[in-house]
Amino acid sequence: MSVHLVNPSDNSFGTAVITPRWLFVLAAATPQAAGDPILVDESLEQIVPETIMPGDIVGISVHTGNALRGYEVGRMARQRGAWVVYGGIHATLFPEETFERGEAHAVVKGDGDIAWGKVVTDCLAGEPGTIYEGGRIEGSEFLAARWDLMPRNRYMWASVQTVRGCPKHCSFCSVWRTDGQRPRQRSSDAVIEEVVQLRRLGFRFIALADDNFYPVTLTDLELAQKQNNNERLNELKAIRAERFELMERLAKLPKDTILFTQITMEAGEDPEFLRAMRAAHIQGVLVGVEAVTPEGLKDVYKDFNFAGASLAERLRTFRQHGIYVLGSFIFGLPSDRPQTFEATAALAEQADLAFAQFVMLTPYPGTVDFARWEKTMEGDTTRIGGVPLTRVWLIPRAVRPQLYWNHPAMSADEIRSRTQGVWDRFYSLRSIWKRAKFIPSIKGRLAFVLISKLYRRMYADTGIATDSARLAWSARRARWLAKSCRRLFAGQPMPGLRVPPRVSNLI
Ligand code: B12
Ligand code: SF4
Repeated sequence: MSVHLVNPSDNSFGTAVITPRWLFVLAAATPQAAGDPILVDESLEQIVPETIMPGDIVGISVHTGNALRGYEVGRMARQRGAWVVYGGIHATLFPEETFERGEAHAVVKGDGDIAWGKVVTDCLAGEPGTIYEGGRIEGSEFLAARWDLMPRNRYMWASVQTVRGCPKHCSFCSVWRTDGQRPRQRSSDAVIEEVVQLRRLGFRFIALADDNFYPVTLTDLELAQKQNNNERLNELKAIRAERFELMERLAKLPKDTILFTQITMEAGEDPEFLRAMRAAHIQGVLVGVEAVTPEGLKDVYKDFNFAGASLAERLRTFRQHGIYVLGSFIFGLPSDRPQTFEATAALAEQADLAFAQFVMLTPYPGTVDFARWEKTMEGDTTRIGGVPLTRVWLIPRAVRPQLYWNHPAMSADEIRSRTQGVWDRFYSLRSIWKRAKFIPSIKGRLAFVLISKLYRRMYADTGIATDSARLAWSARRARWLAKSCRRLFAGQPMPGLRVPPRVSNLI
């Protein structure tokens, strides 16, 4: 009997940018009695059905984008006589779908760190339950990943989580609903040990797979103080202090370590935090800019962000502290007009961004946007392959529409082609080369060009293009670029690297 853990994907590139962390965390959660699990990341290679034997246990993770492929894998595994179990954000939101479409025996809702062990034990006993409530476990209970099971030469970046949950409530995001608004932080010991292990293996680039690395803002502290809410103030201060403690220890890692995380723009008003981040080797951040107008920010409940000229200034603050920004923008908001695309492209250039992504507004399940949209679709009788538009992820990719709701001023095609235009502009060779100027060496600049092109191919064309020839060409090119880029990210293994001690232990 073997345990298989499968990360489903329609596109396999042979090399992947970031390790799917859940795969290695669930490997750690697999009881010893079941042996080491077989890990299959389909963003590298597709699963080989013949490897699954009757009585095996197959755990499949689904987010909305890969649910259809996940269900295909599950049906195949069940046909081969295996126990089929689903988990992940989409399975948490739609547990019943995994039974209807993916022939599940069981599904885990929420965190799998503890629940997975129980599922495996029950399958081994031949009596799995149907729904397991994984819930939201505490940060101290998060498991460290089994990096010893990772194919080292297939990934550019590893991923370590430091905090789960986000206090905000953006309308397009499901994180605050599934992971909760209370930040669940891991101890600095747990994080630093994993990071050091990864450096020992030769990973120099590590993504901090956090929802929001800056869970307490200066405004939160001010507010609690003004309200004389001492309990809240102390709680917030403790969370902030833990962040600083972690960063102080990360700062002691070898100089060439490069970390990347996701953060809200508010960190830009907190120079102390930015300085600590830079010292901690956090040199890249994904910032959800979303919209460049106040109306756009209102559309997505993100009015804590800046708009207009002050927005560019705020984003430049990160750069001034040596932190490079990947700006994330959304197109297709109700207040968007044709000129919004031009204004966004211009802002992305003025704000000193290193990278940018331009996504089309997608009502992801579990979000406020989705609930609102689903309501407006109640009378809609459209079916594609028998599937209503409100279950769009179940529509085969080849015929799946890209934008699913009516925009007051533009057609879906117009939004798509204008979005593609902004990608083309931001990632034209000329623009990339201009941006590359911050890198002193020509070799470094060429690497930046290669990475920018890879990012664009893997992301924009495979996500937005509707033309299948362009998609196939992009996938082939991405495969080639990914292989070349991986070498740029590889570091020297440092088997003797020691874990930096806690600051208090030094005194
Ligand atoms: C880091 C991250 C990324 C990284 C790295 C992705 C990667 N290769 O791992 C990057 C930046 C590349 C990325 C990209 C995207 N992401 Co992302 N990402 C995240 C983030 C912040 C953390 C994921 C993570 O590693 N968590 C740590 C692991 C340990 O937790 P976990 O995956 O939740 O797994 C736990 C449980 O879910 C459960 N579990 C998971 N799988 C299974 C399987 C079984 C069998 C069992 C029992 C349990 C189980 O157990 C695990 C341990 O507790 C999440 C937010 C979130 N809170 O999930 C968004 C998130 C998953 N991403 C999201 C999206 C939308 C995307 C993109 C589509 C963005 C875009 N517009 O293009 C792309 C798609 C990439 C792709 N093809 O997979 C959405 C998904 C929404 C949805 N309903 O599907 C999320 C939830 C964020 C959001 N704003 O809503 N992402
Ligand atoms: S988009 Fe970012 S800031 Fe908004 S709720 Fe989601 S994780 Fe938090």
